[in-house]
Amino acid sequence: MKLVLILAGWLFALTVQASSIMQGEDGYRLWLKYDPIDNADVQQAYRQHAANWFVAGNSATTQVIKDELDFALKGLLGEASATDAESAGLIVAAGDNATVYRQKLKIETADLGDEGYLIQQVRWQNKPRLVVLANTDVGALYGTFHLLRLMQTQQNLENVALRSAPKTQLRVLNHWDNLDRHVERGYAGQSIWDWHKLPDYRYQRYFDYARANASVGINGTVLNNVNADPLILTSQYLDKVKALADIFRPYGIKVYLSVKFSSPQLIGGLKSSDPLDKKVQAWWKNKADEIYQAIPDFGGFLVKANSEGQPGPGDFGRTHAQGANMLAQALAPHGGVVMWRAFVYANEKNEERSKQAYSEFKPLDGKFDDNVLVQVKNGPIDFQPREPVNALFGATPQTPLMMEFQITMEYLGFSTHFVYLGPMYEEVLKTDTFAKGKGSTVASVIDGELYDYPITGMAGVANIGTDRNWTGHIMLQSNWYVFGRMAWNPSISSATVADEWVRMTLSNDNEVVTKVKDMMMASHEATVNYMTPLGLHHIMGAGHHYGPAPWVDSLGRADWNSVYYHQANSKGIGFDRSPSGVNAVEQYFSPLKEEYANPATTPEKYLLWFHHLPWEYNVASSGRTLWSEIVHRYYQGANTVKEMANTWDSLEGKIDPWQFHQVQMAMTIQQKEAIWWRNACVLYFQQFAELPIPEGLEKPEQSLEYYQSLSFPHAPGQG
Ligand code: GCV
Repeated sequence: MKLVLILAGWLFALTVQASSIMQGEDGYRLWLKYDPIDNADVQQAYRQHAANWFVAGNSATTQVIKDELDFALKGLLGEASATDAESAGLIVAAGDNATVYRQKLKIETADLGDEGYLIQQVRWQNKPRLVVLANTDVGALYGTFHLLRLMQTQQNLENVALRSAPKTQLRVLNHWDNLDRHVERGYAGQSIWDWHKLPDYRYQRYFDYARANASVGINGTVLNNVNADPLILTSQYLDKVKALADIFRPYGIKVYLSVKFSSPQLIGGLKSSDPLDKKVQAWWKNKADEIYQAIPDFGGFLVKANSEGQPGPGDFGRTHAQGANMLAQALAPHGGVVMWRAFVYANEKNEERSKQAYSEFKPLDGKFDDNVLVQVKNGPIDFQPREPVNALFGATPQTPLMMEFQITMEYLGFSTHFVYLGPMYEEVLKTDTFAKGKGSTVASVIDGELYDYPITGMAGVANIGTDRNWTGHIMLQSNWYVFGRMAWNPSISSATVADEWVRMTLSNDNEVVTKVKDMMMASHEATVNYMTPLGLHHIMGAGHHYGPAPWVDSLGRADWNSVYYHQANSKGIGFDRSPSGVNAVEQYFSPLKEEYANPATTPEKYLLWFHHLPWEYNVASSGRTLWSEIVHRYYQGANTVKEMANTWDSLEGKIDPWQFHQVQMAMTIQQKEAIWWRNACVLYFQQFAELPIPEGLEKPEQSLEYYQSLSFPHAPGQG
């Protein structure tokens, strides 16, 4: 028997990795692979349109378009070349270069704004042509990438006529990258910014990063961690920042910096950083002038102030608005903006953590300068696997709120768990805040529709690093991708985005598309179930946030401990944020506040977020007791991961072997860790419930003491 097992193991190892040399797709090319179109008819049809192409103009951006088309069309079609406007089947033109087409074809582009485009099949000089028209070269670049996406996903281009313009203005990645290249909450290697070698050494990766961002409409990047190093504002580092800004400019990407509020003291030699001190104001003004001298299109500042030990205006008895406005006034003459974070909470406030952002910022509505946005995390605590939306959304008619999503997987299993975040982003964006009655969705707040915000934006905390595949896990590239697509259009469906991403990144084969898309769409719910079902939250390992640790109870602040969040005891479990508890529900608009106040009307996914309920509470959707439902969800989550892994295995041979193998290895880890989460949490909560694991469910193989004894001092990404 033992011999059979050894042989089987050996054979398994052989099939998984048949050779010591693995050739194939390592993931570097992301979704911009441009492999030959594998359907001869489709390829032939595209050749007629795009084998000869013409891009009007000679700007740095039109050069980028030409390079991309040359590379992409040769890849997709086998042969393709640039030609003149008369002979071209595909014409890309913007601004004045597009006037002739606009006029003769009677096409209006005014509504496309500075970044929009149209793609249309037209007759021009008696020949059918495909045109990509825009008002600016950057708009034409976005249109070009859209056209390439249509081709990569093998869409029918006959009679195509589409127009697209972004619904938000600032679509920015936030890199939590330190100057020593450590990435806070980064799980894909080091920072891609090699500060030591900048400004002279310009990696190809910088250009490919810009291409990838532009392909999904991302138009800004905050290069450094919000826990900012003041050195970033020294001339030594600004030279390096300028080098990156110069690389990104042709791709429509502006550079922003996170700044430390106490920089005037730390690097400016001043005695204070008080925003009302004239010397401090002058220091920031001079600093802004210096930056714009080098980088005329610099985007602005991102600020984490008076939060988790960071300095801020509160240190001088000033408000967030006073702090933000001082910076805004330094940037305003140059057209820059301030993105001021609302992620603030402090023990001393004596107010429950989830309520603090609202309490602090709601009274400041209308007090910020015109070039300030308040950047709000999607949930009121901190990027948990699932949270209700932050009550601030909709609550500030006079202050533009900007969404902050996390793309990196701090609380979602780092870079070994396959979790497509599209459904989570969609759930948040579609949530109705009822701020101005029914239909006041978070998306309509963010895109400015609800209150006519003069500036709008969405930020995503990047999951990018030096790993060859950029994100540590090929499937997690989809989260960078979906962030960009949803920032462009907060109403797009996550399923649509998943479909196009799979086709571009993995395969156009129907079986692959259907199966992988299904896995993606199920993945977030599965992870919520095996980590924090029914509204549980913040029960992960202390500090690094890796793995389950609902038992954490000894950290310096109450609201850093798991036990504070789940409140499990012999009577029940959950955080009472209803009127009988801390009354966080009062911050929401009606009817949400009434709905969330009552367990019977609270969506089950938020049940234990808002309520402390007895173990025998009846969960309506299943009829099970709360204890039984919690346990079932943990098991269901782990089972879904197992099913996902089986589905993935069934695709062997249909996906590039190296892509296949990479994901398969990660799924092995995810399966183990889902069971680890399940077992540790069920055993831990069982101590309080004093009830058995329901019949038919396998028993955890280890004891609670075993799970509690595990420690991970070197887990990656720590702050
Ligand atoms: C950059 C959480 C993370 C911190 C992060 C912070 C923030 O607390 O654990 O690493 O700091 O959020 O968003 O500022």
